[in-house]
Amino acid sequence: MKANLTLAREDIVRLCERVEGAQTRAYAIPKLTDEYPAMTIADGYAVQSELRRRFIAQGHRLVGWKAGLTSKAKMQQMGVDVPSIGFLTDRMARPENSAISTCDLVHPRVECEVAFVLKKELRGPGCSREDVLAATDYVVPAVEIIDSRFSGFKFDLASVVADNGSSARFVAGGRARYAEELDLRTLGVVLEKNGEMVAMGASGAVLGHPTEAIAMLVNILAEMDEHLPAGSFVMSGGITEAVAVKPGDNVVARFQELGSVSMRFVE
Ligand code: OOG
Ligand code: MG
Repeated sequence: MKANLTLAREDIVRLCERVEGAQTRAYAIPKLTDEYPAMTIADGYAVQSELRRRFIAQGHRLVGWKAGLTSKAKMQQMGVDVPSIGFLTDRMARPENSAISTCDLVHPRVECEVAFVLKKELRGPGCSREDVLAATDYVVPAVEIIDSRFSGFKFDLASVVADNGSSARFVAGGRARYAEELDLRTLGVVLEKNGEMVAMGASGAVLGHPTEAIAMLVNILAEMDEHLPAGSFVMSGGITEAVAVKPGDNVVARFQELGSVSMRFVE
């Protein structure tokens, strides 16, 4: 991955400060490739790593990772055709059934995901779907609240990777289940906003099987000399397209076999 870096160290730091400001003070910025058109995906990950380093230095705790752009619905919605990864910290987690404030977000959207909790570490390269299943303690349903910091929620892969894959908040809940008791290709999910169904899909929409997304994530991490320790919480990517939310909205994601995850949005 390092071989494809085009940005100098000072540009990586500059872009990281720009993204960090937009994330922490919730304002939109132009996508980074407007200023650095030659920016590569490796440059995006270099900015993301610097962001992770800074958050951890500020006392945020890394709790896991997320795969993104892993379903056709998401790729088509965002106009990007390669999956990405991002990191998750304790500051992004929100309890089930809670009121989630939107005043510290730019233009939030919700999406339904299957999340994995590991009992063993996972290391790439060469991580496979079978390796993921063997290392998984249990799966839980989750809703990710994504929030691109880029104007109009429009970006390319290098920019969105630098913005930590639009990560903002996440809610895990429902019922924890052992992966081997489920068919993770065919779990239905229905997303409701204010009592109306706004999106639906099946878990196999994520790369045919959500474990593939976790394997992909582990293999990308290996390129950065990183791995998933035991205990990691890992989201496999939105099954359906993401749906915009605003203050007053009530959201329920209903997962077959895994129960439901609810939250409401406030100012
Ligand atoms: C990028 C983040 C994608 C997912 O689950 O596909 C993502 C975005 O759509 O802003 O989290
Ligand atoms: Mg997501």
